[in-house]
Amino acid sequence: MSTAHTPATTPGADEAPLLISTEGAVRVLTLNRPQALNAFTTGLLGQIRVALDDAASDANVRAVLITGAGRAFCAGQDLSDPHIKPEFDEHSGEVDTTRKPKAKDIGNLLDHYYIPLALRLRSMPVPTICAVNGVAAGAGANFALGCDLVLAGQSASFIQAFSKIGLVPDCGGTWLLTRLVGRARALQLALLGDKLPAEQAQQWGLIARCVADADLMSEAMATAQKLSKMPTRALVQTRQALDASMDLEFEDALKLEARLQSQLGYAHDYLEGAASFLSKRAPVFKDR
Ligand code: LHQ
Repeated sequence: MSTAHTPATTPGADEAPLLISTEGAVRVLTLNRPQALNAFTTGLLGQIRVALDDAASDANVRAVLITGAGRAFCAGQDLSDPHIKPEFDEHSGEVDTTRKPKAKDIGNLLDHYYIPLALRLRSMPVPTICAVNGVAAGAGANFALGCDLVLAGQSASFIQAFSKIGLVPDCGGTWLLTRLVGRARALQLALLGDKLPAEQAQQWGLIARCVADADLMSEAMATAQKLSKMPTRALVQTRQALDASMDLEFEDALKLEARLQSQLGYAHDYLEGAASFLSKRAPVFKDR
């Protein structure tokens, strides 16, 4: 059953830049500024964060699926947003070098919008799935890569567009890229800013799966539904343990696993999982 939700905050100039719906225990967030390839405005960034908070605090939600409306997933930061738009001559397109253009602190925008969003996504108490339906550029690519499972349509692509406009990868890109594809490929993507087609992104291990465009939403929803019926707390602690392991010695990773199993071993879902297996019935998981 699908139920529509009103956006968590009042839309600004854009009409409903974020669509929110629910299918079973899966909360679906759809970036909805197709005329600008779903580029992030501060309004949209704020709405995504509130919607993620809302999903996190709703005990009925057991997975979050994120996608984009139209032909793109997200073109990254909306470069025309007044918060960051540089001053230049609108006729010639030139930066006026005869006077010092007023600088805008892009780091400020990151502090207030991107960092809280990336942290919110990474600490969701339920699994997150991204269905990349077209180009994912700049912060749009790294927002997608911050999800637990990334599926992309065959015509989708990933672009670390930052270097082309004189910036470094943000929204977690420096951390994510090196871990996902290693230093050599991370540098190739980040320095050149070239388009990486979805199929190659899967071959490189940047994303989990590339599927036919026509199958993207059904595959992503099936994956989200499957995860929503699994032991949520164990899934989320698996994400945390895998992330933590990158900075741990082998023995410390073993000890972390033991600590997590200690806690999970007393929880409902382990008892249910083991009991249902032994009594040959389907499990019903509840913990979050
Ligand atoms: C856009 C955008 C866009 C506005 C397409 N903004 N309108 C940066 C700065 C500050 C703070 C924080 O963090 C960041 C992080 C970042 O995300 S930096 C990277 C920002 N993104 C980019 O540099 C990507 C810019 N876009 C592109 O390179 C292309 O649009 C791609 C390769 C994504 C798609 O190319 P096409 O398929 O050829 O589409 P298009 O370029 O024709 O775009 C379609 C429309 O969308 C167009 O508007 P129009 O009115 O002419 O139809 C674009 O202006 C608009 N659009 N990206 N980021």
